[in-house]
Amino acid sequence: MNTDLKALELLFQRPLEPVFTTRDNGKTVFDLPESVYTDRYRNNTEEVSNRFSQNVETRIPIREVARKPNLEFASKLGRKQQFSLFINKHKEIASQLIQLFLDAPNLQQFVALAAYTKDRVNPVLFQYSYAVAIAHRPDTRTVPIPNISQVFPSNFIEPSVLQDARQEASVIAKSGNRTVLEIPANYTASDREDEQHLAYFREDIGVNSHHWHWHLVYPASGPMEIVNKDRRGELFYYMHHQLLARYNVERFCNRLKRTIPLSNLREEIPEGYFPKILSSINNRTYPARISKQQLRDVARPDGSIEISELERWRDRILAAIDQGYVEDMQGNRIPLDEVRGIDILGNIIEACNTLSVNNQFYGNLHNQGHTIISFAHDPDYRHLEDFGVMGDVTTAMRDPIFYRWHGFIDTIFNKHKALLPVYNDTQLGFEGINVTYVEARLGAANARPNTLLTYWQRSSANLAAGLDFGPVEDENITATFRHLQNAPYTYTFNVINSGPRRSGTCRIFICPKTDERNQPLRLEEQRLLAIEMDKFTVELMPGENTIRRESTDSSVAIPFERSFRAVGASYQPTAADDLARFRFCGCGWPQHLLLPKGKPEGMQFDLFVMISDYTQDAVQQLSNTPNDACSTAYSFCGLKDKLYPDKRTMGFPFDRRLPNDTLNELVGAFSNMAKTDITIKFNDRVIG
Ligand code: CUO
Repeated sequence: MNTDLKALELLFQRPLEPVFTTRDNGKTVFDLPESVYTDRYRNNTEEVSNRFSQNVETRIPIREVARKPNLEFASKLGRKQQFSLFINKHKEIASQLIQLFLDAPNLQQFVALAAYTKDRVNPVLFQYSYAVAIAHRPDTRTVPIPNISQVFPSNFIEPSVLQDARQEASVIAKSGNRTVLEIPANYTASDREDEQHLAYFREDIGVNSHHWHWHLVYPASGPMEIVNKDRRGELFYYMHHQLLARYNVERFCNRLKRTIPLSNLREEIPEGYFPKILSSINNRTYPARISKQQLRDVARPDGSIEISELERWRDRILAAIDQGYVEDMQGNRIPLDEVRGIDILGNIIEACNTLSVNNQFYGNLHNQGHTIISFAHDPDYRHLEDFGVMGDVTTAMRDPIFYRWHGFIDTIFNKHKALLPVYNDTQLGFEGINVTYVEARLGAANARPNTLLTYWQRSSANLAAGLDFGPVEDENITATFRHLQNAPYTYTFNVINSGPRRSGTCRIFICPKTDERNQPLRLEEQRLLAIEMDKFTVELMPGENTIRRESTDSSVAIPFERSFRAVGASYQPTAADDLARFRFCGCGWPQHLLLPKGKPEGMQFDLFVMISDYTQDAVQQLSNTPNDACSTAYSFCGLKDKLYPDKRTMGFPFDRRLPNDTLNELVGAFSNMAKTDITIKFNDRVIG
């Protein structure tokens, strides 16, 4: 393997250790030019390099960096300070660092620059900017970006487990003899707290690493060439809208009502959250938010933000939606139309400053909301506390307030969508296509159709790569944890095509039928809670067609191994395709949460299928590079270096109002749609 690529991969390991320590289970060390050593070690370079050279098998030479970068800009963020993508100052620093990495003229210089920079900037800032650069440089396409839960495990798991992991690894040498460590479930609160019923969802490792990865692939600031992705504002809306729909449906499964959008920032927040997890870089716990906390203006060394600013931006955005246009910096009116409106709003609201049409006027609503909430416990820095979990994309989804804040953001987008014309027959129909039968069935031969199963499963993750200063010889330090799982199933549809051979896009959703009190939901409510399950192109022959699709092929989810893939050379696939999967590929909803939990006695849903006219869906890709091997979660994550592969607005047909009052009437009115009742049964046992 090319040693430069290998070096890039190894720079992800042990993020807090100096660059001269061994990597790859003690097998590899970098041969560094003297200039790489920071002042702390400069006088002892020989000693430290000898010390870490014993027993190594491979030495990777690193070149001198051609032009030493001036890293002054990054020194505004201390090495032990928490890094947040929601704080403007931090975003700007990251953006400059990414630019520096992208500007390295070739692979060798990129390696030299990364090695030089690593110990001179904040480690989380480094890992983030470095990962963004690796994901976007054309010459680093094959370098795997490890899952964030393995680089910084403490952000994801109960801290005493990490302590045990270090102890176990240093006391018991052979991995085979070690106790398997168990990450407890439900460790953040007792069942006196209603919100705790959703902990399995909020604190899931796959959920949080997906969210981190999504923001890595779609950064809100940075060089234009990486920020300006096709329909990124719309995808910001849609991916988070789907997170909300899934969360709310999951709440119904647990007999809780929908989350209440946080539309009033001056009301106290009833939900407290005590994260327990440790910050990776300074070993402090993430600060908690007590129950009934009131939000206050933030005035800290890193920047100030007033609640009234957020309210002003909110009101301007809502006014623009009511008027149907936004105004750019020059005062030009840009219509919020059916096609581009949502994308324009997404970039304004998030706020993606690089792409917002007028960030001076519409501000920085979503990001600053995260910031104000994340500093609720210490808004003026009098207690020298860092931000809570809401300040960080790796941890934000753990906190119930995330869903209340994003619930509010989602209501703004939904207001815009509700003002657009109702979908008409031409948009919804597909002449001559009749879906006559739909079912979903578990794999077993005698399985009853339309009854699906969820249960608990225990799986393991390898924590070795993120255990800085732990023992070096072994890459197997495993912890197990419990998560929801669903039994794989198959969709089968019968479709009669009374026209010529043609293509269609098959769109599968499930919608809850009732709320937490078993009250039936109206179609207008169902459409906002519709969960996208899958989307794929089908060839329709004249006459009858039978279409089968496995639940594991879903266009929103990625398989378990990718959510929790291990880091280290021996885990690397060798086939080019599989290798390519490793990078961009961590983005995607975890397959084990594809289905909502359901209920022990069974919970009913509508399984909805629509086949739309492919000639209205198809996107002419600008480049003819083959599809990336990891395009399976494209509904949530798009395709790397390509246009979003579905021309319809995201969420179609449920993103806009529909011409009927009930789902039954809708499928009755359009032959290219069908639905069936399905039951999701939850088995409250740990299986496997
Ligand atoms: Cu993903 Cu608010 O955008 O966390």
